[in-house]
Amino acid sequence: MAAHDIRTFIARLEAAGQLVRVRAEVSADLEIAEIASRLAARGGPAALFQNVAGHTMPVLVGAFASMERMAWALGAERIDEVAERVARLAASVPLAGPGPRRGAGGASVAAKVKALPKLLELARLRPKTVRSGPCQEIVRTDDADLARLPILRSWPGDGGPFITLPQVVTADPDGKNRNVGMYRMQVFGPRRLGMHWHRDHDGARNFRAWAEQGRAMPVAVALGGDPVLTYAATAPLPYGVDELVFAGFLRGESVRVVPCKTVPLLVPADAEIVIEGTVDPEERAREGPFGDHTGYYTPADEYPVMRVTAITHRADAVYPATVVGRFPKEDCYLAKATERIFLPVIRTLVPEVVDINLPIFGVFHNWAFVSIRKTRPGQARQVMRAIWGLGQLAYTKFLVVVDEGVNVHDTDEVLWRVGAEADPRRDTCLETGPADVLDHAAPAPPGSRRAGTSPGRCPAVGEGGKLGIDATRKLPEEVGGRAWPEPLASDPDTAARVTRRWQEYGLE
Ligand SMILES: Cc1cc2nc3c(=O)[nH]c(=O)nc-3n(C[C@H](O)[C@H](O)[C@H](O)COP(=O)(O)O)c2cc1C
Ligand SMILES: [Mn+2]
Repeated sequence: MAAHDIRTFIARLEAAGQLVRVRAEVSADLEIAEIASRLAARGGPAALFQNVAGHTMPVLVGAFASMERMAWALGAERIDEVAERVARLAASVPLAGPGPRRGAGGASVAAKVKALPKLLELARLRPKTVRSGPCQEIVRTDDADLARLPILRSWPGDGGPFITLPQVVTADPDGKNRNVGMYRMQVFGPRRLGMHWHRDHDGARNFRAWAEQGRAMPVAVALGGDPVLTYAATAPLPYGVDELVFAGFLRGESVRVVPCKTVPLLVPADAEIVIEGTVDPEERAREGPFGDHTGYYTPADEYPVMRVTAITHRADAVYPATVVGRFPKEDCYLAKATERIFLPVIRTLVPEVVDINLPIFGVFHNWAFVSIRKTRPGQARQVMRAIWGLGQLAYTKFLVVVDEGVNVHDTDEVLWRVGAEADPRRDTCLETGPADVLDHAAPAPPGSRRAGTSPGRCPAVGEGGKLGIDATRKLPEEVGGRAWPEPLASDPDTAARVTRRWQEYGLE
């Protein structure tokens, strides 16, 4: 069952013994972050800090910080249930595929007709506008002040306090392409926030559309609400797919939204807190540094600024936050949820893909392990190119392809296969493509002022190298007709007999 809002979720976590209430006085400056880091490191519970020095609002951290809590946040018992629903949707929605003789839209008319019921189901899950909601119990406009919120500073070198778990709502100047994204926001003053949306993210795209018209973009930032909304804000949906509709699909019920008080946007009615404002096309401020999920500080840089016009909240609002830094942290579970939920979509687009692991130590984009059902020469490289062509997977730096049957979630097993099946010259390829904004090792990371200096390669700002490793078993055609050895396996009859007789041996 989907949680209605963050407080029903808190109650559920507490009933399951997965939330502790901290009554000791703690500081929003570094102290809560240090506690959250330690809890995350030992797979601990969520924590609700009820006595934050200088504040009346409690702070919630770690609500998503386990696979179990992550599944509950999505209204399921296991993430796989959600992945199965997405798989059924992906199978029914026509996607542009490489198949021959597809229509202009990429799919046959028959496929579109088949998809109609599913699409109608999605349409019914559009947000439902209501006239009032608990997120507006208290409305502050002229006296709005970010200092009233217990916004955390996480790391000693951070440029200031940052909002870390926001749902940033924007739309294009025509009121279309509504988007909800999670972008950290640095507090610059009582009514000024930094907008750290990466260039390729949808919020930045909407902002550019307003900037082209020389107009300030309205923005609303929701905190809390059904936890599914927080997840949806992190999901890598293509531009134009409304995260609020996706959230409605995940929870099986429309998200209730209310009109903002000072900007023409709708926000989740059951949120705890909403910050409204505008982002001027010209204004920039120095944002950062920020201790990031890479395990390093991202350096300060110029980013757009939100001018706050209103802060609304529940009378007894809870402030939700997360602390990022070197793994394991809460965002690893949000990322793992995405890996599971989007695997069916990847498999629709690249059918030979069996499984994928974006290992936690790879911080989203540094590493990907992919297993494939290989039937033809060159297929591993074809899959690499396909993966590097899929949305945010384009940032993947080190991409390892193995055969189906190899457990991609077992790093030792994957590296065993790399060592055993790959020849460093024959089976690796170097490519160039977009680098992750957070990749400080890139020749000229996005945001640099000058192009890279690696001779001849990755010359542009924002470009980076990609290494593909084909650790699949080689077909005879790939190795001049040579027969490739099979990995060792027990004799099946003997293995069955030993299992049957195991007790008899007296080994345990
Ligand atoms: C805890 C957390 C913090 C994040 N911070 C940022 C950020 O500061 N800037 C950013 O562009 N993306 C950030 N992301 C990633 C985006 O939320 C994610 O890529 C999302 O798909 C973007 O949505 P959009 O494509 O609708 O813009 C963060 C993700 C998480 C889980
Ligand atoms: Mn989006």
